[in-house]
Amino acid sequence: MDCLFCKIAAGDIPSRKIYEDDRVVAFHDVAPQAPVHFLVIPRQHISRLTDLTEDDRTLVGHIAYTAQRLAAELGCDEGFRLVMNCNELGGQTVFHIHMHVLGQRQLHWPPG
Ligand code: DGP
Repeated sequence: MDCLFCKIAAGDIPSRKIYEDDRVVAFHDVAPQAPVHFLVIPRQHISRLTDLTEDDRTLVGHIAYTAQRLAAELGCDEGFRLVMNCNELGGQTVFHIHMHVLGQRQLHWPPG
């Protein structure tokens, strides 16, 4: 499958990896929007949030759990933001689901 994030997960394309286990991989975003900005992705290819099935619920929980644990490890104790963009209107550009973790600056609401 010609998927950028599948290739990053497999190590075929280099990335600055932070963490990996049998289900997820976390790596720094190539275009950081905050002093801390990394992505947590499943190893399994899922193109968009709207493709999730009931069987994926535990996986999504593991992505969120991993995201907050790594945020704490990277010094985001005072706060951080988790974002998952879905489809073109939601701002998704890479069609392999991923959770953004942004921290170490004041974040504003609403987002752009
Ligand atoms: P989204 O717009 O939500 O689909 O976010 C995709 C993110 O992926 C975006 O913040 C930039 C990041 N990104 C795109 N290509 C690469 C890459 O080759 N390496 C890394 N580390 N991040 C990438």
